[in-house]
Amino acid sequence: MRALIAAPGLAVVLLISWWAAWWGPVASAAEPPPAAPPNIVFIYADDMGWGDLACHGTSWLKTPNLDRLARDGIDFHQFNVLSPVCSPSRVAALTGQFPSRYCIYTAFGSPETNRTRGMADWLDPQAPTLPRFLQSVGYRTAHVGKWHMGSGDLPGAPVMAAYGIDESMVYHGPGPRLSKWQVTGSAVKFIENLQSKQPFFLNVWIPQTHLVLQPSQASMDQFQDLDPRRQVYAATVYDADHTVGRVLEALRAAGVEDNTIVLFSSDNGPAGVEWQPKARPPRPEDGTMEKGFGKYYSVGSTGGLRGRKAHLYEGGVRTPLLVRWPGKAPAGTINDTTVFTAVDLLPTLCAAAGMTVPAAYRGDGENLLPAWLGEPVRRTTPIFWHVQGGAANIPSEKRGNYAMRDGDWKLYASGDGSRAELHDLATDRSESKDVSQQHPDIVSRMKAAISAWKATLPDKPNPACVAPAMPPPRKQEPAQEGASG
Ligand SMILES: [Ca+2]
Repeated sequence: MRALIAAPGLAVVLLISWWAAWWGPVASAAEPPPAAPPNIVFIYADDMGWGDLACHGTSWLKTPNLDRLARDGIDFHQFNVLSPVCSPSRVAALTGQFPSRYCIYTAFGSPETNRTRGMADWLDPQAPTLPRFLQSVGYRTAHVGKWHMGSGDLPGAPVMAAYGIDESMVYHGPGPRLSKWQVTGSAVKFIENLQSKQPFFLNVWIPQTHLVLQPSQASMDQFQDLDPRRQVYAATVYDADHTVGRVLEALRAAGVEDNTIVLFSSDNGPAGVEWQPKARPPRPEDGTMEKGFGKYYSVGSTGGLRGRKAHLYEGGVRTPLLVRWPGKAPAGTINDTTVFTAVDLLPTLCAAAGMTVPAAYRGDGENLLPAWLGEPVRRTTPIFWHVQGGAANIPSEKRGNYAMRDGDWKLYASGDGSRAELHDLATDRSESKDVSQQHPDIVSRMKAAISAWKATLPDKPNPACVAPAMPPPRKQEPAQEGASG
């Protein structure tokens, strides 16, 4: 300022320069400068329940960073994923399509197991994907953390680039690997190393709340007053929350916080002991920090919803969705009316990025961007779920094979059509009362809609997504980490 006062002539020049730069040539004065496309960070937890956020009312859990994210953005209370287990849920989020369109019905297992379930061995690389769409309009795309959209390094399995991902560090997936302990650090490093103005899309798919639970000692110390099961789970959730805080802090430190959409969700509801026949109280040798804590400690909260992981009831498929978008998404908002689903993420994020999805794309979701901008929105199309195979110890009549949500009605139907169960989620959030007998017309209409939807699905996987038969292994391989989805 002193220099300008000492040199008024220079000040005039600078003022004119500033004026010209601000307003530009007269001919373009009516055209505002195009806004920079927002960066997108999608933090996706593994088996974290709707009620595992302290801000959702679970008093024995602490999630200060997620609570802050909710305060800084919109907390959608009616978000659904499209499967109660890992692989198909993630496929829906990535493609914006129901996972049964790719014959992905439950968590990927070995090729032999996939055959018994009528499944592919990996997500078809010809499938449309959110990162590929964003890549086409100039985004740099990256995936850090769990993938699990295939059965591993099988002959013919695609590489990450085939799905439109420029850079990756994953477990349960192809390409450069990391351990689950390295996920957060790898994501933070990606953000710290940002050097250009190129917009980026970053998946940070975090592991903590999937078995085996391995909380830090520091977090265990935070919850000494809880009973051992809750202590382990609360410490695990607290660790997951801490990683969210590290990612948010990295965005702030990198100076990109204000133009970055941050999403947080979970791929399915919390695991539970009731469907785990081997769950038992721990023996003295269990539960060390190194070995981790097993099924007995799966006491995550659905927040009062019925069912848990692997169930099509809301406790299995309703998970948190927090959306922070500074200056766009109204901070501190709870949206408990918009039914948002994982297949809506692709069209909504594409719209947020200012792009139009390709005309040939046939998604199952809706562009619900207005809901992120704080406007009341109701989806216009029903939601369908389909599971088969996996979690074999859950009777299908308990889990359901098909489900459909239309407005506030949710119908569960067995594959052969012999059983139907109807709930009104507007008046019965916990799905405590089957009202199918009172509403046979609605049951009939929704069963017909499920049948019509089933007719649009392939009956066998694309042969290009099935690994060639291999000789049987000489000995049993140990199960992959987190392979249950
Ligand atoms: Ca999962």
